[in-house]
Amino acid sequence: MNGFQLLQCGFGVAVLLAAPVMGAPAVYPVPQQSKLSSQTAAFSGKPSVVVRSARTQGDKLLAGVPEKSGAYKLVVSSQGKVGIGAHDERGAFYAMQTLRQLGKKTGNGDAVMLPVGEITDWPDIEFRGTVEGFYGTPWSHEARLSQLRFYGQNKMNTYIYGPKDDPYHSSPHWRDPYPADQAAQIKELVKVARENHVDFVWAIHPGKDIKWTEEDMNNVIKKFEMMYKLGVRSFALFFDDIFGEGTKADKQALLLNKINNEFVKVKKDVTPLVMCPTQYNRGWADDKPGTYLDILGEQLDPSVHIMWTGDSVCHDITLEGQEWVNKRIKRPSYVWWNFPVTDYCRSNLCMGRVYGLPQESGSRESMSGLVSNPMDKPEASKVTLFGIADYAWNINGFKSDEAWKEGIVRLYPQAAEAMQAFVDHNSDQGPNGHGYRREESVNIAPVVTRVLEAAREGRVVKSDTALLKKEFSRMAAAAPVIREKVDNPRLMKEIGAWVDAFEQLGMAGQHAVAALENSSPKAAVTALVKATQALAAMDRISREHNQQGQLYRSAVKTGSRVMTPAVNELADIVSRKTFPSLSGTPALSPRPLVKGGSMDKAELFCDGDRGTFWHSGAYGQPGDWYGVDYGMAIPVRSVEVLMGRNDKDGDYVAKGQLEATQDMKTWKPLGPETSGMQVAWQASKPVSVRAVRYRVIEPKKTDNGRSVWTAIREI
Ligand code: LTM
Repeated sequence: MNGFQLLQCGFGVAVLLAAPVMGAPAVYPVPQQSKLSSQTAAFSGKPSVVVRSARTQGDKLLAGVPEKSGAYKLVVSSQGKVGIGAHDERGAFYAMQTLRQLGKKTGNGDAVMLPVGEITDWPDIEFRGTVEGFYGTPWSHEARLSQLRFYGQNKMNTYIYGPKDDPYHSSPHWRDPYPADQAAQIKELVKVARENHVDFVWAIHPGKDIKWTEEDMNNVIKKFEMMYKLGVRSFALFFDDIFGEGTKADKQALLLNKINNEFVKVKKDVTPLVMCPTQYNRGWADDKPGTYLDILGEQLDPSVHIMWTGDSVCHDITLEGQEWVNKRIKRPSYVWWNFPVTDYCRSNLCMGRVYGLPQESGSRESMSGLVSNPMDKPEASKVTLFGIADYAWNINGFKSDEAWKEGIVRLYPQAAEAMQAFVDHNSDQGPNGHGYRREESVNIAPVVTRVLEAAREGRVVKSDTALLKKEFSRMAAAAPVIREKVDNPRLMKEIGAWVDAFEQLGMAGQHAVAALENSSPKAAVTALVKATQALAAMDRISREHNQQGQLYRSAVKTGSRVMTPAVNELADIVSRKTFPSLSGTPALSPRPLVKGGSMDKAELFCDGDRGTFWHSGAYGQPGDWYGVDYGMAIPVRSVEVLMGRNDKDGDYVAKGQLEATQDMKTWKPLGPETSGMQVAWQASKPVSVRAVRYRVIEPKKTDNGRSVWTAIREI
């Protein structure tokens, strides 16, 4: 079989694409055994390749290569000869990926410089990759193709297709064939997966309405037959997130064993089945002996893999947790890691480093597979998938922070620093129902704490505010670089709104710190107004993104763990300090004004929190108004009113007029009439104002013509 894989691997092309690097190039995933010297040899042409089953052995190139799919040995001699030994084609393919990373262009035709030495390498975890298993808009066909190539390059071998919102994967159409256009796409995915040595695993989710009759169980097999005809050779059954009949362990085992006997064993070229149980995490598992998990453990054919998300739905994976479940299911579980999925925290991006996977002895044996459930943003997910690939290949060699940074450099070579700044502050889910959180803004967080502590006590430590301002300016500067240099339109479509908001956050932060540092109240107010405007711009970006027609809408939150709260608090501290010193009156305490509604909880629309809201408790009428009295004339440069309980409900004013007064008698318009959930006015110079209000010209009406209550989140 000497040499034949090279044509498939396209060595020449691969080498030409390899980025020139200084010194010995790093290989990712980190190899198990690497003996590369500092000596280099020029190489052009094709390596000699040996692919033999272990039984036929006998070649030096196979010595020390464990009998595992994907294992390989790569040898570079000082004469510039390259040899590859592997037990399967996947191993040879992976050796080529390593070779591609080692090659350094010489500028002399196709020749590359390679470090002399050898690498013997194999994966720790047999099945490594992703499960497209989230709720929300499924990935596009192009995105999936790009993922499959990315997996091949990074030695991941599994892609499980199971998007919750594909009706042909789940109810109502799991029994039906795919429409022709979608079937053709799946066929292409299978082909590209094969080219990249990735198992395309097609999953079915029948449990919402399956009947445990012979006929309906055969319907699953019939659907698998349809998928087999499209080229699929790996299959999974998901029973997660269902209720009622479908959840019965004995019936699930019966169905899987039937498929195993009547389909998998008959076909011969189909890989072992994978199943996601209904009790797929410890928090939801009945821990009485002889219940759900034990039934699966006892009754399911030992060849069937059982998935597991850890101690709860979204959780770090621990060795102790793995040992707990493995004992019950009588096999190493196949980990479905709910990270970096964001279908439960859609406003945030999880682009942080990979941590929370076990590395102590026994971890490797504790899982048969590790697949990540990624974000609905496939390109943005690659940052973490790079780290997961590295962990799953070589658990001991995995270094979380290094893998994260290396991933950024490889994915965004033209804008690595800017992207690093962006992901530094876009990693946490924010408060969520699963209670799963990630670190964020790690390097600057201690500085933020010190600046805020000092500011609360009326102090400014210049060395700290300087550091903080520098970080905010790094953030603001990153955005244009990302827009200009990241050569990935699909990524920009996914995260563009976050990049825009991030830029505004960087600007808001710089102004807020400047306001804090300024001893002149007037200058402080000027800086504060600028900070507030940038915060308002963030809000606008979020609102606009939210209005785009998507299957699930989302707001845009960036820096939400450390940096955004810091800017809000700084702005608050400065305004409390500065306004009284300007006017000689006690601290500013805005008071709500309402005509046409209850005053109950009206303070919620001037509490500085855009997440809380006041509801009028009365149907809106022309002439009603909602406003804020500052108790004294203050300089105002912009006014903004946020309405609606949330981003979907239409309980806002259809058309209205922003107005201001100095004497609480005469109200003057601030700009023209406005409409929509968020209205704003801005001036180039501050005007002196005691109170502002939004007067209803036309209330919002329901479809049957009745006016609605008004919800105000913040003025
Ligand atoms: O985790 C599993 C097994 N099922 C669902 C996923 O579809 C979903 O993406 C994640 C995260 O929200 N949670 C689930 O329960």
